[in-house]
Amino acid sequence: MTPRTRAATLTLLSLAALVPLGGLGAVGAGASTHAGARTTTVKAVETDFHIALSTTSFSPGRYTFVARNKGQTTHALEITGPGLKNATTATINPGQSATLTVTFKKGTYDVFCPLPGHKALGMNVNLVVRVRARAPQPLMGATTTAVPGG
Ligand SMILES: [Cu+2]
Repeated sequence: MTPRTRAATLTLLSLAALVPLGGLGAVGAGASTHAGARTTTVKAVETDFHIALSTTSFSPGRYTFVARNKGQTTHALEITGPGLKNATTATINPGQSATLTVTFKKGTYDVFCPLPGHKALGMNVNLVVRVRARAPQPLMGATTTAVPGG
């Protein structure tokens, strides 16, 4: 990587950092031309024995889960689903946090605590990743008048 391309990459990263994360659900509403280049942060608050996610609406893309243990015992966060393998944090002590970055595809994922028994006690969230409807984009060079019958 030449210094020049490196600088360009850094500039892009800086721009990405300036995009406000604000209102979950509003993410992706605007100029999200490169869905894969954007990482959405999701808070996962773990208690004894529950996992609360800061968002429940997911579309394909990259997500960083910030797992925070607000319980009295140790926990961890693991995610299974299409394309994921060994996506898990280390054990998280009470009061500590850990992050886990994953790439979601369309499909169903399971977010849970892998410590023995915790999943069965309720530390389990199923989430569905859906492809969001986009505004229709005209084909290159297509003209509406060429379509018979409208
Ligand atoms: Cu746990």
